[in-house]
Parts: sequence; structure tokens; C-alpha cells
Amino acid sequence: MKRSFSLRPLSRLYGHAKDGVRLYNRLMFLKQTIKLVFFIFVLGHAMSSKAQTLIVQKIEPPNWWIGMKWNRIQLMLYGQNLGGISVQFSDKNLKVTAVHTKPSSSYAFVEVEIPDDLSAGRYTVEITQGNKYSILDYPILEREKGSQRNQGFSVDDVIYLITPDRFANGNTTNDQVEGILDDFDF
Ligand SMILES: [Ca+2]
Repeated sequence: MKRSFSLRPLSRLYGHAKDGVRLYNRLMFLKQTIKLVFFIFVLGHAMSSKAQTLIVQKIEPPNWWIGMKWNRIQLMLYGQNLGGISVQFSDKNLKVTAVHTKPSSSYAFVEVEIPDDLSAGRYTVEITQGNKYSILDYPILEREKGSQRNQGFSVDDVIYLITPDRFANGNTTNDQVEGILDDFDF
């Protein structure tokens, strides 16, 4: 049961009703002030702890593959408060060789060495910064059969088509063509 704090009976002790009411009002004001100060303190604390939370929202590339020609990759982490983090994989076969952090603390770049004999699976990345801690999954997948034959996009795949959409009519004598009703005024 919630008891409400009432000071009305104190007016009797004071003998004078006005004094009691004044004291009651003063104490109520004090109570409200304490409540307000407490609320501001809680809000401020919540905001400051939110500002300090280590958050990883995105990791690029989102996965890698085993048996690739390149076994050194750079992962880009995007999130909040990533300044000064240290990164490691719980599986020690995956070696983090360097971590580059930026003053903005929204990005961090992590260099990873993937051994040739690693098996495909979901690996755990541990990110720490002081007493803050975040973990995320990083999948390293099996390569698709025949994927070595795939070729990337090259200049052979590109055709340039440049078409200006305006022409100056340099020669007005050729605007009419016999047998064609249209006027070629360009
Ligand atoms: Ca013309």
C-alpha cells in the first residue's frame, strides 16, 4: 500500500492553522524539488551512459570466404564510440594484425589474417574499450564450386554511348529531304 506523506496534522501542534499550512506548503515544495533534482540526475546519467556505449551497427564486408587468393582482409566497423577499441577473434587462428581508429569514433578498420587451413563457420569478434565490451558474429563461408572461374567487371564489359541532346543547325539547306515530310531543322 502506498502511503501518502501528509503533514496537515502538524498545524494542530503549531496551534495556528496558517503556520501549519505554510509549513505544509514549504515541505511540499521541497519534496517536488527533490523529485525534480532526482529526475534530472537519472536523466543525465542515462544520457551519459548511452553516449559511452560501444555500438557496432555495421561490418563491411559482411563475410569472407576460405581458400581465397587474398587471405589478408580489412574489415570496416561502423557504429558509435569506436575510438581506441581493441579487437580480437575468440578463435586464435584468426589473427588481428592491426586496428586503425579514427578521431570521429564512428569508424574503425581492422586488419585480419585468415589462415589457408581455416574451416568455414561463424567466428566471434570481441571488441573491447576499457570496461566496455561488444561481441559480434563474423561468418567465413565455404567458396562456391567453380567460383575461381568467375571474372570481375572489366573494360570489356563497358560500352560508352555518348549522345548530345542538342545540335546547332549548322546547315539549313539540308533541313528538307525529298520524299520525307518531316522538317530536319538541325
Ligand atoms: Ca540542317
